Amino acid sequence: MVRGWLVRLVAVAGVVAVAGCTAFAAGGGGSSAGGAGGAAASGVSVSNGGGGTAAGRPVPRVAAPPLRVEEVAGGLENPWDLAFLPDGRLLVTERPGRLVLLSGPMPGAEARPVDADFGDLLAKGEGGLMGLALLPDFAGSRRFVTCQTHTEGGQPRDVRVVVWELSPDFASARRVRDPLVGGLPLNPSGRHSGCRPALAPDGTLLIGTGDTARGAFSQDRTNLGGKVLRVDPATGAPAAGNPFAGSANPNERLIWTYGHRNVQGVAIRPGTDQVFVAEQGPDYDDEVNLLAGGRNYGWDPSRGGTVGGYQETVPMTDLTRFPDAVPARWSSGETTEATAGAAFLSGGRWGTLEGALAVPALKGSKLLLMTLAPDGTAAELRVPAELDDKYGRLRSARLSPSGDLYLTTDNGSSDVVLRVSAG
Ligand SMILES: [Ca+2]
Repeated sequence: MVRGWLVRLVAVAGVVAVAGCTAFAAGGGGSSAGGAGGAAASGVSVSNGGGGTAAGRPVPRVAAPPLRVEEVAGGLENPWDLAFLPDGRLLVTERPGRLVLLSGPMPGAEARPVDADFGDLLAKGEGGLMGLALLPDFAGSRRFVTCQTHTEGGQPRDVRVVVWELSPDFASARRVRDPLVGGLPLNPSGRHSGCRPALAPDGTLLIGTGDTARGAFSQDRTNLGGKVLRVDPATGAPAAGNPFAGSANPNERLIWTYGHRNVQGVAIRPGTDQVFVAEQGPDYDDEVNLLAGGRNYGWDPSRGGTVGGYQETVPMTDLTRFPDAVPARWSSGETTEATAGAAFLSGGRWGTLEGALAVPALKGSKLLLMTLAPDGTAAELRVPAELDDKYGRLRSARLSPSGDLYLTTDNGSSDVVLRVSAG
C-alpha cells in the first residue's frame, strides 16, 4: 500500500507540481480522530492524516459546530439506503433483501416490513439490496428504483436497477420493470457491487457502479462496472447527451464517466448541475470526484491489461498511465475511511455547514463534512464529535425535504436510522 501511495504521489506531483507536495508526503501518520482544537482557531492544517488532500495540498481539518443527532428507528439490519415519501414516511432498504417503511421522520418512528419478493437476490458480502431512489413522478405513480443483485437458477447473474411500485396501503411493492438497467457485473463474493441511484436535476437517473474487484472492468467501456451510468428513468435507455451516444456498443452508450473503483455516493450540489461521487480507495485515497461527462477517473488495477487479477497497489487516479484522467477533488491520503455515501447540506439552517458535502464512512465510523470551493475542490474538512466513532459504521446519507440529514448505520443486526440537524 505504501508503494501505491508513493506511485500516486509521483503521479500527482508530475501534473499538479505544487510545492506543498513535499509537505504532505512527509506529513504522514499523525492525528487520527479529534485533536483539531488549536488548528481550528487558526485554520491551519493539522496534517495529511487529519483532513486528506485536494489539488495536491493538505485540506485543513477544522472544528465542527455542534449537531443534534437523534435515532429515528432501530432494530434494522444493514440499512443501505432510504428515501422520503411525500407524506413524511420513509422507505428503507436492508441489504439482506427487505424493504422497510418508517411511519415518520422523527424519533420513535415505527418500522414495518413492506412485502416484496427478493427471492432472486444474492445477499452476500457487499452485495444484496442496495441503493434506492424515488422516481420523479412518485406522487402519482408510486414508483421507485432499487439497485440489487440478481441470480438465475441459483447462480449469480448481475447487478440491476429494478422499478417497483408501492401499493396504495404501503404494505407491499411489486416489480413493474425488471430490469430497468441490467447487466452490471456481479462478483459471486458480492465484493464491490456499487450501487447507488440518484436523480439529477435534468431528470436523468445516475447510477454509480462498482468494479466487482475485477482488474479490467473500470477502463473497459463495454462493461458497466466501475462507471457512473446516465439513463432515462422512464425507459432505461441512454440519456440524451451521453458522451458515447454514437457507440456501436449498447453498454458504452449508457456511460457518463468511467475509471471508477466502487461508487457508492452520488450527490448533486444544490443550485448547480455539479455531480459529486464518493468512492472507496484500497488502503489509501478514498476519493470525492466531480463528474464531467465522458471523462476517465483513472482507476486501472489491470495496469493497461498488462497484468491479470486485481492489482490494488495502483493509484486511485493513475495520471501516469492516463494523463487526461480527472484528479479527485478530495482524497483521504495515506489511510482510508471507506466513504460510502454522499449528500449536500442545504435548506438554510446549517450555518457554517450550509452547502457542505456530507460523506459517511464505514471503516472510519465517522461523518466527514467537506466545504468545497466553487470548482469542487475540498477547502476544509470537519468531523463532528457527535458522529465520530459513536454509532459504528455509517453507510448512507440523504437530505430530507425539510433539510435535515439522515444517516444509516451498517453494523449488522441492530442498525439505526439517524436524524442529524444543526445543534
Ligand atoms: Ca480516481
